[in-house]
Amino acid sequence: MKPILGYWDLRGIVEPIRYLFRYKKVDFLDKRYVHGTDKWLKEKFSLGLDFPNLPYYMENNLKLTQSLAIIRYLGKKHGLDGKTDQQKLRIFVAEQQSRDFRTTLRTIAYDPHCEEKKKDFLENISGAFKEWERFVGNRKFIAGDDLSYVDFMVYENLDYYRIFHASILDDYPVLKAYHSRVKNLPEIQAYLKSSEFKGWPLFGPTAKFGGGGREPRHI
Ligand SMILES: N[C@@H](CCC(=O)N[C@@H](CS)C(=O)NCC(=O)O)C(=O)O
Repeated sequence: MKPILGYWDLRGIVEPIRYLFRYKKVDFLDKRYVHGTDKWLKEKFSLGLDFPNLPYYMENNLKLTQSLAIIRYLGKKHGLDGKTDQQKLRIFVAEQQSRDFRTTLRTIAYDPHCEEKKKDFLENISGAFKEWERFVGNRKFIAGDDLSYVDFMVYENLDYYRIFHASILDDYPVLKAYHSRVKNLPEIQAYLKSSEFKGWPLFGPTAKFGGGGREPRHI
């Protein structure tokens, strides 16, 4: 049986796991539940998950939830979890920081006053971008020369911010180059250009930004 990755029919917290699979050319079932239908609720408690939730991952007898547990497991399984203790430590830090960075954008994305607050938000977020810029520095990837699972998380965040504000990366040349480097990995390019990739929506349907509607032209 193919491994199954279950999630909503959107990018959300699962897209970095999809990138990992596509990068490693893993044959998996990208099981997508459509918001507004009861398909997920009907299945939720009958899948044998310890903590029923989306995303979930199933492979033979293994059944996992929690997106970070899933991506860590797959990162290790596919040799994308750092080669040295120092690389692993950078990955751990970036993983948690990346989750926080995502939460910051998610908070404004779901704010009913998202549009009014956008200008101040963009001014205040520059500190975080500078920190990421310094953290990446002259490295090729987050851990150093070697790609790891956390690159898919960091790339995804930068891409969300870019969709939120098209020119946001222009002030951060290191991050802009890093974003392009991950995006231009041949396997990722192939996925992004395929019909399997759905670039929109980013968040659930109640989000004021990224939750649906017409996708921005610069996506
Ligand atoms: N900490 C969990 C969060 C899981 C979560 O909040 N899932 C949301 C989508 S991002 C959901 O709609 N879950 C389905 C449910 O609660 O039934 C993770 O990282 O996997």
